[in-house]
Amino acid sequence: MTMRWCAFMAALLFTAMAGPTSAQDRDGHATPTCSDLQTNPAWGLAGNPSITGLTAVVVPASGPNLTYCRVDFTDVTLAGPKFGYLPGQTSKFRIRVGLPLNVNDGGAGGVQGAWNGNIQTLGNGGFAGGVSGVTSATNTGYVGTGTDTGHNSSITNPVPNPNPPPLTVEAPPSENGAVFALNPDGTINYGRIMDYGWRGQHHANMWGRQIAKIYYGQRHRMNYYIGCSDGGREGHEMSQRFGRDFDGIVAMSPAIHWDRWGFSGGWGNYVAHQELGQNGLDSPKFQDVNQRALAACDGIDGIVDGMIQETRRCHYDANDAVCGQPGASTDPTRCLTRAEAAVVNKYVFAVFRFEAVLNVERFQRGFGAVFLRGAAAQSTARQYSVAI
Ligand SMILES: [Ca+2]
Repeated sequence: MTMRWCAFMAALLFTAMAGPTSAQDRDGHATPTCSDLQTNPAWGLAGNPSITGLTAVVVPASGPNLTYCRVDFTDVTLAGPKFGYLPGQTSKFRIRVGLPLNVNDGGAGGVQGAWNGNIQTLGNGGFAGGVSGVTSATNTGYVGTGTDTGHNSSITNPVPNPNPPPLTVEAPPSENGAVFALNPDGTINYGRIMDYGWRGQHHANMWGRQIAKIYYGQRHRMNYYIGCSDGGREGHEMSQRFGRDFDGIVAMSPAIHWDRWGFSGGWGNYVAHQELGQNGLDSPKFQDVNQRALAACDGIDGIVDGMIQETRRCHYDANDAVCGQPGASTDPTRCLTRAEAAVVNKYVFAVFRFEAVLNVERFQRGFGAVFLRGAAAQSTARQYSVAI
């Protein structure tokens, strides 16, 4: 890690040593304007072989957002099989660094310009693939960093699947979802996975600290990370791998135990695909059976509050919702077939059995997510049909 950090610093600072040319800050350090970062190689970004697609522009204030300097580029620092990629591949972290205006650009009220002296690296959600916004940081005086973690969910990039699902359920091949993790021959690209896992956010934070030092002419005071869901997971990664880099980490609702959680997340769709030829239940049917489970078990915990807290004692059977059963819905769009009821029961109970073998995460009765039939479910099912 030290060697990588040194290489990163050397690549960035080599060109910066040529000597700045712009205004000075109040401590006498020469500092650039925002646009200088894009145009003048002396500041270490323009012409740097470690990055492509560099832009640095002052974004005017708009709505609730204050004006700030936005630096965007793609980090291609890592290359080849040494970093888990295919030969010829590089990292492609799209990175955004948002900087409250420095004194050269008219910023005021902070330790240098409008900057409060601190950094916030901002986490992603889901499978990432888009650059996190930074205005939540810049609006409060922080330098903010965002990244797509090394894959672009808007890219259409056909990935042949050696065991493809039927065309009727095939999601458009792209880098959306988890497909970024596959090579064209269906094997795993560990480099892209590590980028998503932790390298993307690590690089974003390194660039944020370094660009702040260049733009303001002084080192940051505090370095923070904040994220939720996948961003919470990334926060744990930052804590475990780079804890000494940070002064504070907010890791909310972390989507951790990804291998177990992810498996169970796709399990319902996988079962439905295998047994019904579709990727879940239609929404009215799932809502009906879910409400029946809730009605049967809500009160077991002693509080009728719309939640099943005592899931261990809930033994609801979805056959209760089969069309024609006493009390079942008479609406054919809401009541279940026997096969659909079996899938619902497998969705809950089979995961429990698998839990003992694969240690997958437990879904609790009454849990209603990721089982609806639709585009998102199809995408999920495809990913796990690949994984399984
Ligand atoms: Ca309850």
